[in-house]
Amino acid sequence: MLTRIDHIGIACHDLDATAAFYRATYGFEVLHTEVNEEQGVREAMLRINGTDDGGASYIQLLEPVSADSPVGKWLARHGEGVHHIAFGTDDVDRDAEAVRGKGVRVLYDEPRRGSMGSRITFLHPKDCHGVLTEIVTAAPPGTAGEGSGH
Ligand code: V0V
Ligand code: CO
Repeated sequence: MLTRIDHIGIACHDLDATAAFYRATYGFEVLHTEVNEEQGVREAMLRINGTDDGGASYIQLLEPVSADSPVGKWLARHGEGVHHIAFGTDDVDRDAEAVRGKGVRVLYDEPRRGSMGSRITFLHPKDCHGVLTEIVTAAPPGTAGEGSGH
């Protein structure tokens, strides 16, 4: 079951400058940064609030590592802005299959590695009224994932 907004992904040209804006303007601090080569991004997670399913909601800042990555292509076409939304669940495998069964294209056969040791998959934006939609299961508490990778 999808139980929270896990994050909003925001495409930006300069991760450090954008993180500085979020800190100066709202007081949001970067909890975690990492490079995800497979996804073609350097990303930062800004924790906004805890949620009643035991998880949390974040802003995810995304800087492309190459022009031909998904975020690089998006930036060239649209400029900076909201790139995707991510719903959190305790079982991404089950929920991705359920969505697939409703005729929505799920981009990966198996979930892949996301931020902080999470497991992620994406739904095609053309099947979701123009919104690139991610489904994510956070790493279990106490594992290497959360908060590491600074
Ligand atoms: C592309 N399109 C989008 C979109 N990206 N629409 C809404 N939101 C987006 N973010 C539209 C685009 O405007 C085109 O529509 C059409 O899809 C094809 O676009 P394209 O530029 O030719 O791109 P494709 O087809 O090569 O790739 C699009 C997909 C790609 C969605 C398949 O971006 C992808 O695989 N995304 C999933 C991976 C990802 O985004 N990783 C970065 C975040 P028109 O103009 O033809 O109508 S990594 C992350 O979130 C992590 C690590 C995490 O959360 O932990
Ligand atoms: Co994301």
